[in-house]
Amino acid sequence: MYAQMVKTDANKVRDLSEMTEEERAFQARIDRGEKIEPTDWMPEGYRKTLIRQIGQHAHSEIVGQLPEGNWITRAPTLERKAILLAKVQDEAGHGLYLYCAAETLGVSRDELIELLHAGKMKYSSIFNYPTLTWADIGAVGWLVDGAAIMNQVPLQRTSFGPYSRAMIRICKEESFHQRQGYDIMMKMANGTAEQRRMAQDALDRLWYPSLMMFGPSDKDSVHSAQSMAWKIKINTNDELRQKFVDQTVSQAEYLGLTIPDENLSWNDEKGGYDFSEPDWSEFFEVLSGNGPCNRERMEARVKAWEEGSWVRDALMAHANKKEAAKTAAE
Ligand code: BYC
Repeated sequence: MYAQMVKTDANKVRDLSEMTEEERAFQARIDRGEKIEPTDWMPEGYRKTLIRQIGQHAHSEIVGQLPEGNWITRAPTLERKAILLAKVQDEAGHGLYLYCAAETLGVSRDELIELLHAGKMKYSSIFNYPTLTWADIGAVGWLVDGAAIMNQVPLQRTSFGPYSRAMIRICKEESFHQRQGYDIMMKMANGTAEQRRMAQDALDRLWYPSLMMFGPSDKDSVHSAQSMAWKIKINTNDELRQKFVDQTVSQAEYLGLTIPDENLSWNDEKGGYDFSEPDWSEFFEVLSGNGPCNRERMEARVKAWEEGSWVRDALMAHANKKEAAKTAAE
């Protein structure tokens, strides 16, 4: 059952002539820009694709707390610590909105978490890289949250109502996250020679992993075509990656830092930068569980889940007691 839930058969776009009457009416609603709500009829592929994407997104928010949480006790000032704590808590909130959105499609949060822990569901590749210095926390906010915003702003217009509404709330907070990261980078880049070196080193290590966040190049993206026809995705992976590069180059220049790409150059004709592709073999290695921190991340999540079982049990016991008291009073 779990495997069925994750694997979608939606890799190619279905032609109108292949569709049933119901599917054609559904596609017409999407084309008119209507939102699809959980109780509406939807094709099985649409439901599965959403569970996969929203579930993966929720897991990313939760696993994404780990690299930053690693620095809460070592933040350089009380103010930085309070800001980082707030940011990491926001990520937990984002995960919750997204798990709730996925639950409206008939899958429980427990099932999704079980899939994650069994290695049957993914989370964003970026969180399999370590945060080695305080400058990495700046670079994560600047680049990782910057990439997340680039991807998520269009998703506010996604066709599934609960996902779209979750994205609206999340995007508001992501902007603050990106600003706090850039603020750290400004301090570091304008600080001592050692701080400047740390800022450049963080950019050097996190640049290509950030570009990978947008997914494989369009020619290797198995889901894009159907997901875009269903308006689950609004842009292709390469479109968003290009927009991210175009936005980020001037931000790096303002910091006085160098993007680690000798091929980076403005292309007048396309009105954007030419840039080097990430190493896609590294990306697929990370996806198959062999990134620098994959094992560590999953171990931390499984441990947290197991050690938190008493909290879940206590909440269930409390809910059952309340329910029993209510029934007895009726
Ligand atoms: N990492 O056909 P494709 C955040 C998988 S930000 C891992 O193009 P799709 C945060 C893909 O799942 C990050 N896996 O897929 C920020 C598929 O494999 P499966 C989360 C990836 O879905 C700061 C295969 O590769 N954001 O949370 O059309 C702090 C083929 O790809 C990745 C979202 O999840 C990757 N980078 O497009 C804290 C945004 N890229 O599933 C937290 C919502 C691809 O068939 N998601 N894969 O086994 C999306 O927009 C899309 O799912 C993607 C991929 C653009 C990511």
